[in-house]
Amino acid sequence: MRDAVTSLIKNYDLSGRYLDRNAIDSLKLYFESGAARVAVATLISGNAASIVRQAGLALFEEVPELLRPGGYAYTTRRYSACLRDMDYYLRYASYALVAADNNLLDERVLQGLRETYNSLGVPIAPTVVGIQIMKDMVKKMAQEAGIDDVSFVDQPFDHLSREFSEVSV
Ligand SMILES: CCC1=C(C)/C(=C/C2=NC(=C\c3[nH]c(/C=C4\NC(=O)[C@H](C)[C@H]4CC)c(C)c3CCC(=O)O)/C(CCC(=O)O)=C2C)NC1=O
Repeated sequence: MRDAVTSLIKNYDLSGRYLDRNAIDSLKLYFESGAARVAVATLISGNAASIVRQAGLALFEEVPELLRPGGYAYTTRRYSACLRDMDYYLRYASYALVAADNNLLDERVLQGLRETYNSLGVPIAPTVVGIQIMKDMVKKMAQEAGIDDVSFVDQPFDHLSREFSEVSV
């Protein structure tokens, strides 16, 4: 598991270099965005249950066949498994936001995930829709909380979506 700082140091250490101008610039960017990253992670932590619930409702409104017999959120068990998965994506996205690095998503969430969904027959495309709905909700909350540039919020959600579905978002 890596964050922006350990990733950078690892690269420089591999080639035995001191931190150069590029390294310093990217470290500066990281530290400058630090307060906003922590603020967004705090918003997520404090509102996780409601984000997941509302994003679930929006997803089932957009893809209503999931809830119908034969759909993958039909039955209480599957419905809760789906919302539990959404909660995983949100929680790990909040970690990746603080780390400013998506490596932990690869290691903790994405490894073997596509195979798991495929073997259970759970459709990936609507799951990605759910991840994108959560992204938009978090960005809106961050804007309302007065964070000017919320573009960094895209990174973990888009990484999950892209790697999970192997299509570009
Ligand atoms: C922390 C990393 C992590 C992830 C990501 C994870 C995902 C995960 N989701 C699963 C199931 C599932 N996931 C869903 C998800 C959905 N159903 C829908 O209609 C939607 C498309 C979607 C929600 C957005 C469903 C329905 C199941 C149960 C499938 C079944 O057992 O029939 C399973 C199979 C085992 C189980 O049911 O617990 C795993 C491993 N587990 C982990 O440990």
